[in-house]
Amino acid sequence: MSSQTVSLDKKLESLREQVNEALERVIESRSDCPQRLRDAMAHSLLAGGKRLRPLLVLLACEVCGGDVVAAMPAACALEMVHTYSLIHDDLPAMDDDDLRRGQPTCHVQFDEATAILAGDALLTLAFELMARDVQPPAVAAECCYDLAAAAGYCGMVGGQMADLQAEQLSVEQSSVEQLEAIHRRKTGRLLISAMSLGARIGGATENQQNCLEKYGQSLGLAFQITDDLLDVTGDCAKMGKAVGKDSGHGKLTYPAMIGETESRRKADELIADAQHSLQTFGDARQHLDALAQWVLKRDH
Ligand code: GRG
Repeated sequence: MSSQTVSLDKKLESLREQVNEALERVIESRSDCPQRLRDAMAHSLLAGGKRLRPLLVLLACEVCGGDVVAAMPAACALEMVHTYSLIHDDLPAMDDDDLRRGQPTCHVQFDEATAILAGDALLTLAFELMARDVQPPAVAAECCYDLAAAAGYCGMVGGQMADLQAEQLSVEQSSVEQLEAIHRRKTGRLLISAMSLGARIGGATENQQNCLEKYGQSLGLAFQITDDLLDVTGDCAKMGKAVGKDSGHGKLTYPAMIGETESRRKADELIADAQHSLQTFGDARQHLDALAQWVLKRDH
């Protein structure tokens, strides 16, 4: 194992712990929340997960010279929005999954109505937290706007709608451009938002902000391609969720559209693009650089 890998692992582990502790504190502090709702929120939010999005917020802030502590409320907010999307995506009306993050999904552990409300509560709590705790207030307002746009109808929710509609189409009736357009919204916009939240809080210049968003865009698409590949080749125990579902349901995926080899080549190319976008940061870019490599090689 290279010294760069060891240093990245340590860095990410330490940041991941800080994120987990911060998320626990947020949930614990909501003593006025109905107990069952709080349990359901905690069940999904504190179940683990790679914490990729909050790590990106923190590293983007740091690479601009900012302090990770200042970026923690935004990092937690983004993880809450992501977790809400997973809870709702797992519902019977959507993907109907029983396993998530190695545990029963929220509606299986509790019930459907509670899972819907836990998702709603996490989504709204995210904005409450960011509006109150990101400083100064003008940056908090920019961050709220940024995340709302990324998560909403023209971002993640719109991408999910397009994905549901595309389920009616066969692979022959669709194009790679169409698939890419879905994923740019469904998965990509939230990863770009991770970079721009961190950049805003870290006081990025316009050029730095653009470079980080470009990194997020390439990384987001590469992440989706590796997600599609792991659905074909991944291990359910490592992934903590069902595998083989997308291919089994004839869903539009990169391996189905362009094959596994070409999918891997495209992911390689996108990660190289992402790393190229970081050049302006000099040596400070090493953690984001290594995180991009991790996305390519990940097994969960
Ligand atoms: C229901 C509004 C709504 C949106 C759902 C993001 C999404 C849209 C659905 C998730 C389904 C999915 C498998 C998307 C592909 C990529 C993805 C977001 C995977 C899950 O994210 P990870 O791998 O999960 O970062 P962890 O658990 O590690 O946080």
